[in-house]
Amino acid sequence: MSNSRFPEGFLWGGATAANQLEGAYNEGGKGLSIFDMVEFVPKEERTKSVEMDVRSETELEELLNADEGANFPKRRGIDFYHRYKEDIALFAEMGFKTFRMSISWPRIFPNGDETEPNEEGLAFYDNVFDELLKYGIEPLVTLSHYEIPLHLVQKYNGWEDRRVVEFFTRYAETVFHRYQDKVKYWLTFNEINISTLSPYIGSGMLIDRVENKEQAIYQALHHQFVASALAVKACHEIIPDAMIGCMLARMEVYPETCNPDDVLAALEEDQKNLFFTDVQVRGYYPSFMLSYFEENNIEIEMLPGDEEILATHTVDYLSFSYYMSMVASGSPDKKREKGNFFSGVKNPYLEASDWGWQIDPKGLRVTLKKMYDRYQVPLFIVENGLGAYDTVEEDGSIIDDYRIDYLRAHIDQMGEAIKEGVDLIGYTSWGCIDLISASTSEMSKRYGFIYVDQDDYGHGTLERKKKKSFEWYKNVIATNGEEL
Ligand code: BGP
Repeated sequence: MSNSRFPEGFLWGGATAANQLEGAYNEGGKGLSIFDMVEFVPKEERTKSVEMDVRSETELEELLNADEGANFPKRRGIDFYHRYKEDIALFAEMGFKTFRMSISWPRIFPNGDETEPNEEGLAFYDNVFDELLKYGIEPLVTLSHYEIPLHLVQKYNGWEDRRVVEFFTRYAETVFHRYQDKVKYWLTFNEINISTLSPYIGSGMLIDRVENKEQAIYQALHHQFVASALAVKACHEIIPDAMIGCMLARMEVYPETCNPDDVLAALEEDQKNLFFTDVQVRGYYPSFMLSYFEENNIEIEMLPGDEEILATHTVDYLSFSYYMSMVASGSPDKKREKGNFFSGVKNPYLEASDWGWQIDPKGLRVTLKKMYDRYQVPLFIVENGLGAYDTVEEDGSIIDDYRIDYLRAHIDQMGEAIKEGVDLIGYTSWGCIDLISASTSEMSKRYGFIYVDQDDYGHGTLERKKKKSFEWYKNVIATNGEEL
């Protein structure tokens, strides 16, 4: 009998997203997506905090007219579009039970507001799902991983416009009908809490087009909440044996000290994120958010029936990404360290990755316990991993012990949380095959068990190579997490 702390049928696997993986931005009838407009800018030349954040109409115009020079974003991805068979065979060799991927909305509806889907796009995902199922790998599919057709940004300013709810619902229903026999695990929006930090990536909005930024952000978000709930409804109707969840960028927030001011600051920082799951799992806006809206004169326009939609169509499970934890301080002038999206005070007890993300395996256990206590629904870790520079040795090997150490420590804490009563159903480590970084557009920030020969400028053979972590993870899966 197995001594594993992980339940039988635990969904081990890896995670990706269309815009960071597929490439082929203009093939198969695909329309442009917001991420096709995100440039790679070398570190030394960066002037903005988050490069993925296209903010203005002018910036967008410039990017649309830019030539396909070294920094041009349209080559994003690692050509999974043409190499998916080879890649899936490698996932199968590692013993994946599940593979998280996203459907690119503009592959299915190139403009977003048309009524007929693009058959070539639909057929592509049929082929990918068939290939996965051939090896017994369950697809876990995100409907929108930082993606919305660019046309919807240009014409409607993205999610700010209520009509986008209808376009999204049509897209969701189309893919549910088409893949009802193939896909049983779904997610609505990736890291929905990024919307307040990056309105462009999170909600497809150009912020210079709106008068009141905060008002627009929360209005767009309300539309996304309603769209997500309607997708849950449609999924339940069309694929009754499927599970559909929400997805949060999750990190624990610690108080800097036991000074009650720090404790309160940490709690409030955390509420900013928990708000999203409160709406999607509990089905209503929490009172702390309603009073925040009132204090800041934010008035969310809701249609009759919206509240009922949110309350009735809550998610079946809660998924999240976890990379790091944060520290909050009650003193406003305290120096904040820069992460990519989130910033906070430095934690002297933790080491950070080369990108300043504070590595904290125990924080994952804390988060699992807290989220399960609060929501009492199954949890799924759909992203976790270490972004690192890898070196290819002369003999072609890649010895990524640092990655193994990171993953081992996190998986061990997951096991402890399960032992302590948390209902965790799966784990997909981020970027199981090297892909383009979301926040920096770098290729050299690598997460994979599989190395891809490509540099930050898109040069390379795209050849795939197994890293040392490949065999390690294969054994973790084979022993259901018993041997780490
Ligand atoms: C999450 C995103 C992913 C992913 C990951 C790692 O925020 O959902 O798309 O890329 O973080 O981040 P990065 O690529 O910036 O290292």
